[in-house]
Amino acid sequence: MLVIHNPDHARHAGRQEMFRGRLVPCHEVPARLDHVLAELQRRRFGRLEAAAPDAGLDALLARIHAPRYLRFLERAWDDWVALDPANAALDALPSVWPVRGFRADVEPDNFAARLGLYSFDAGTPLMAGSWRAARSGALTAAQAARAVASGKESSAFALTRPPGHHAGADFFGGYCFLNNAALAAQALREGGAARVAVLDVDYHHGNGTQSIFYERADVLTISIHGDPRTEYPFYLGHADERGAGAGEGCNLNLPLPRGTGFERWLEALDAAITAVRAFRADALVVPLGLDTFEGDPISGFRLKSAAYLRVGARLASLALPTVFCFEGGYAVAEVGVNAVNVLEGFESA
Ligand code: 6XA
Ligand code: ZN
Repeated sequence: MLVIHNPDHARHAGRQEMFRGRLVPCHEVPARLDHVLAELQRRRFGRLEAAAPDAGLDALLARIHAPRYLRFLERAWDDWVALDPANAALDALPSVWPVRGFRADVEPDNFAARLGLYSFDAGTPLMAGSWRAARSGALTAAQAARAVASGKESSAFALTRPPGHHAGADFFGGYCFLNNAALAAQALREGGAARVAVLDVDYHHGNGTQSIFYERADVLTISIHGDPRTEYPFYLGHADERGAGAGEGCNLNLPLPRGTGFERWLEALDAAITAVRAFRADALVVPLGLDTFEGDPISGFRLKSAAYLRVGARLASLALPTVFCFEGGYAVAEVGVNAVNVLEGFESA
């Protein structure tokens, strides 16, 4: 399997996130990706390539994200430091948001207000290297998708961070800035796949991906996740969200209670696979979060490491050109084994 890696990922290394009234150390750390790389090398799995500059990236970004959001992200760090030079020593975190009844159409001049306009939580610190890292992560996903769309590769793994599935067309949150999986799906579409399915197996609902494709009939979005009544991101991810307009019927949410074990989770995966078949997808994107692991510090499912081999094998039963994009997973010491287990299970099936 081709593995494309984001060489700039470590430029994004947030220090603290807001959790229940206090700042705590970030869970989404560069070491996560390093553990996956180390495990790939230890098992001699995959052909590793670093993402290379690509003139087509900006056009692809503009198909998924709003121009004013991309402009905001690109300038965010300089604007943050311009607010107060002392900010250079701090990560930028929002603290005010335009909820119902406020205006989102007027972009405030005040940077702190803009930070809130384009985000939905205070858990996603933005720092000097975040834009470079996120952009190069998007490139990683796009290149993995293009290699698969061209027919050169039957599958690829985009080893990217920061993660992407919570990022919407014009907002960041949940450690995500650019939606890598959505960009991969769009790149597959533009590379000739008429119908693309995105099957998100991260513990958290892929709200960004859902919202980006909600009214489109050419991309089926499916997410298996902790029930949003109790689990982050809370405000989206219910079973009755089925898509809208032309995209009616093209979104499937499979929320499961906290504490769910592998057998029940696998039933949801089988339901998702049945839906991908019914959609007659030409290609598959898998936002691959490993925070369904029993030892994950911020999540609540109970999958064991060996289960991930079976997850990979089930996904392979679809026999579709497939792009995996690395998402969550915060049991740092085990995230490499769990990720490579999925890929190995997929390839050996
Ligand atoms: C709240 C938890 C964010 C979860 C991020 C994640 N700060 N998403 O893993 O998939
Ligand atoms: Zn997650």
